[in-house]
Order: sequence, then structure tokens, then C-alpha cells
Amino acid sequence: MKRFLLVLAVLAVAVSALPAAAAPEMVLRLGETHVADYPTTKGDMEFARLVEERTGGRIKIEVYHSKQLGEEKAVIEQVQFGAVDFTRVSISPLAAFAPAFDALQMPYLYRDEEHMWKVLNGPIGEEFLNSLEPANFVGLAWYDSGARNFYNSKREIKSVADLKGLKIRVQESKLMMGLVSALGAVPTPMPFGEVYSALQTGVIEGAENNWPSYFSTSHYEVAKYFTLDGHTRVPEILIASKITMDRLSKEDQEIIRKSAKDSMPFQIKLWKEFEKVSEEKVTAAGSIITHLTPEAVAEFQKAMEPLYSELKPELQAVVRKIQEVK
Ligand code: BDP
Repeated sequence: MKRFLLVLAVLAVAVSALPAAAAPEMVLRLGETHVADYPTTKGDMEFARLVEERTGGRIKIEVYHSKQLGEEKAVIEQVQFGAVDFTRVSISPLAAFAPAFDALQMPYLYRDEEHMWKVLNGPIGEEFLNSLEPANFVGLAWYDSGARNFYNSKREIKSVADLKGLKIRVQESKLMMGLVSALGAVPTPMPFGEVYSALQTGVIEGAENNWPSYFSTSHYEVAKYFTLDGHTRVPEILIASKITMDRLSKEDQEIIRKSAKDSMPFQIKLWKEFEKVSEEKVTAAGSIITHLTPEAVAEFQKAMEPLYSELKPELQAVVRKIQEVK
């Protein structure tokens, strides 16, 4: 016993002699709706890692994934009044706080993925990131989210007519409600986390999303008809609370901005890989994947034209600028 106590005493002295690990001066919180191994969450974690490394451990960003801080819209509100420091969200719900963002997510707006990245990484994207300050946010970076497609539990969608009357969940976004109505379906706005059980119980018959979200939420288990109509590309955005940013020195603000941008290639690479994995997994699990004919795509595009003419003139001008990016 004596010997044991002696060992303990020696250990205690040894431990107290070790240099204490520097405690962070500031711990900040980031809200994320997706699970831990989803590409956007891993992008958030890379952002946090870079900030910690570049501030020598002074600033630590804790990533609360799996909507631990709440559903997307509620977290955006908390970021707006500074209760949460950062969040990564889809620009669809963000547009309720900054309506100009609708111009960036119009249906069939981008010719392809390359076009979208040219816009986001160019002056238009930069202007959008900087436009959020009046709403009390600071736009930091864009993440990939692929293209969104319809899926449902009832039938294969091969044409616009097949969507008629289907109850389709949409994000909490006016534009997305209009989009689904324009196709003759019935839009039902609902938080992301409620979609699985709503599909299962038949409250809704379908939803729309990219391959990774369709797979990672297990929606494919309860809605097996997936149509590759690619109606929108809705970028993901990393935002900070302006209240948090204003508390930081100019140097730390710069580290945060740069770390967010530097985490983009990492997220985009993981996204590409996970898109493929998701497609393979849902196909193997028995999802029925429908490819649209060029005529059917043209029909989808035609049905959505009114959304363009209903857009405010100043947003129509932004849309034209986006279309002109070559
Ligand atoms: C996913 C986005 C997520 C959205 C979700 C949704 O990554 O941020 O909230 O769609 O449909 O693709 O609500």
C-alpha cells in the first residue's frame, strides 16, 4: 500500500511538471444539419482544424453536427443574433433572410457544374458572400451540393404530368414552393429532419434532394423512385455571425475567412466521392433510377419559366449576369 501511494505521489509530481496544454482563449460553435461523416460536416471540421492550427490553438471551433443545435432555419436565426457563431446551410433557407440568394438557385440556371463554380468563385460569388452583412451574417465560403432531383414513394416520374398532385416536401423556401407548384405537384415545406417519418407515414409522397442526402438520410428506404431531372443546383454556404466576427481582431477575422475558403477543395473532393458511393448504395438497395429524355427535360424547363418572369427585376438582372458567365 505504502509503495502504491509512493508511486502515486511520484506520478502526481511528474504530471504537474508537464507544460499545461494551452487552453483555447475562445471556443466558438458551428451548427451543421448533416451527420458526422457527411462531406459538408467534414468540410466544417477541416475549417475548424485550420482555424485552430493558424491561431496556435487560441480559437477553437466546435462542430455540432446532426442538427444538435436545431434544424437549419432555427440555427440561421441563432447565428443572426449571435447565439451560434457559425453554420453551414443550404442557400434555400438562407434566402428567407437574404432574398437576393434566390437568384443563385433558380431552376436550370447553370449550364453545368463548371458554370456554377465559375460564378461562385468569381466576382458574383464574392459579391453574394459580402452581401450578407446587413442581415447580420458574414458569408465565408461555398461548398458543393450537386444537383437536386425528385424522388417519391408512388411511381416513376418520366414527365411533368407524372408529378401531378404528388405531395412533395420542400425546404422552407418560397422559391422551392413555387417550383413544385409550377410542376403541378403540391409543395409541403418541412424541416429536413422530419422528412423520413413524413414519407414513411404518407404525410408526404415525395421530396427532392441530391444523391448524398437521399442516401445518408435513408429516404431511399421509404421513397424508391428517384428521377434524375436535376432541377436545381443549390450551393451550400458557410456563414458566420457578424456579432462574433466583430468581436475578433482583424487578423483573426482574416484567418477565419481564409480557413473557410481553404476548406473548400477538401469538401468538394469528398463530395465527388460520396456522390458516387451514394448512387451505388441506393441502386444496390433497390431504388428505381429514372433518366429523363431530352424532350422531358425541355418540358421541365418550360414549366419553370414563370419562376423567371415572376422574379423581381433586380434579381432578373443578376440572373442575366450569371447566364453571361462563360
Ligand atoms: C441538403 C442540404 C441541407 C438541406 C437539405 C434539405 O445539404 O443543408 O437542409 O438538403 O433539403 O442537400 O433541407
